[in-house]
Amino acid sequence: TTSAPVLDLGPTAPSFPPGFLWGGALAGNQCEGAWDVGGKGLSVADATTYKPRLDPTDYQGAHTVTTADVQAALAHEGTGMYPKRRGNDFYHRYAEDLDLMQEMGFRSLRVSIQWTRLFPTGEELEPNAEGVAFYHRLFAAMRERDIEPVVTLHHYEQPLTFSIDRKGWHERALVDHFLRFARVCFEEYGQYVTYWLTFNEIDSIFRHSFTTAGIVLDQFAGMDTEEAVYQALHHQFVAAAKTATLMRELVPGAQMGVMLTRTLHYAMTCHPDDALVALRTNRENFLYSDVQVRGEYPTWLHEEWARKGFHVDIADGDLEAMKDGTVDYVSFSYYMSMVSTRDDTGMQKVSGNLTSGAKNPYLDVTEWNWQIDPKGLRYSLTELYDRYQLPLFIVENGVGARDVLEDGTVQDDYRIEYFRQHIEQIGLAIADGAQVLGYTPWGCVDIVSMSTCQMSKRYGFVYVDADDEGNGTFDRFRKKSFDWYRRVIATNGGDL
Ligand code: BGP
Repeated sequence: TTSAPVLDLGPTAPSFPPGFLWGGALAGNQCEGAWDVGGKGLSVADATTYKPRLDPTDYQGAHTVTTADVQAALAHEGTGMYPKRRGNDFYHRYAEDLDLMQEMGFRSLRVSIQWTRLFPTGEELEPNAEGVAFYHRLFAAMRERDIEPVVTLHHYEQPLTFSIDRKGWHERALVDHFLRFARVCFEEYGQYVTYWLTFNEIDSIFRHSFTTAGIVLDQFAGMDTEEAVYQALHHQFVAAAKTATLMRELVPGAQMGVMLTRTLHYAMTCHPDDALVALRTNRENFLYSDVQVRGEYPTWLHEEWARKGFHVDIADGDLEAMKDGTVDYVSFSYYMSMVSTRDDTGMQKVSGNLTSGAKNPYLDVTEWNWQIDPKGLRYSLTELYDRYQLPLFIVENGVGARDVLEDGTVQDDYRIEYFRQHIEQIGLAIADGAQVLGYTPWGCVDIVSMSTCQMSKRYGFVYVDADDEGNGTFDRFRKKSFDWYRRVIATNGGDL
């Protein structure tokens, strides 16, 4: 008798196309520092302090802040903010960092343009010339080193003032303020930049409503917070779509992407109810890329709004604008996989804590309890490509760790192993048909952690001598993974 055919999981050898955009990723608010230099205004990121999560189902996640916190930030007081504001001093050291990236052979670098460098309060009609000049220097320096910019327009960096006299993105006016900012970016930097992204991890609006949308909880007393956040999200969807349309008018040939946190969830068990819960959890995550790829809300969301009695103001022309401003590629961050949990009422909402699901007994975790799952990256690439049939771009991946500098370097074999396994799975997904534009590991030079506001949660191939209080020389040191990644790029993924 012939044995049953073994499930063929596809290719067994990873492959990468010529011109694959190997690189790294940064965000202005987490690396530049110089938070009050060059005319820059305070952004919500400058007012973000880490608050231990009290309730894992709390919609607002680690970055719940009150109006009092915001007032303290405006007064430049408060503790725990300074590491965030200091970054790794990229504002002054970007040329040195680009030299290190060129040494590794980077073909791309993802950065963000801080809205408050160009428009300190967001309401100015003309941009701040010093801010405009900084990003000209940065993008020109990248082009001189043949490093392709991948630019995020909003990486938690909207003006803090919108959280004082306005209700953040709950206010419709922010759509036009954002479009004025985007227009200046396209007009000034379209000469350097082909790959654009609008909102970083737009799905995190429920997890980090303050940093993602400037929502301050106590401004919505008496309102349903979830309904208010959906209204803010609608405004961001409209802004993202109109920005894509504007880009096509101003920068022919440029590409606009959506940026999603891929929060891959496995079912708790093979029980059909658990399978349905995982389906729902993953479908909620795909909402954000579905809307920007397809240009419309899925029926299930309208049904959910109706069931919950939510009213979201959709202005005349919004749905047409969303349909017109769809994206050219799908970018996403991937750090871990999770397990959907089901309480007796159905599904526990995975809100703030990316690890608020159940533990996966088959996976190791990082020091910050993020579940390490390289095959989950292959799973996500295959699933996303099957879903959208658009080019994909992995714009964040990596492992935060308490690296120790010894004899001028860091023996980060754990990071090499993490990347080796994830890069192999990327190559297998590509060999299996997924079209992937590039791979930009997060925090390629050590920067401040978004969720913990710490420097000590390090991701880089390059160590930065700065501690959680922002003390140190800020000098750079190549870690062991620096030369390993240089060889990976030099062999286009051949030598892992
Ligand atoms: C993503 C953010 C990045 C970065 C990354 C690592 O959610 O897009 O800004 O912060 O997470 O997370 P953390 O910095 O919290 O370790």
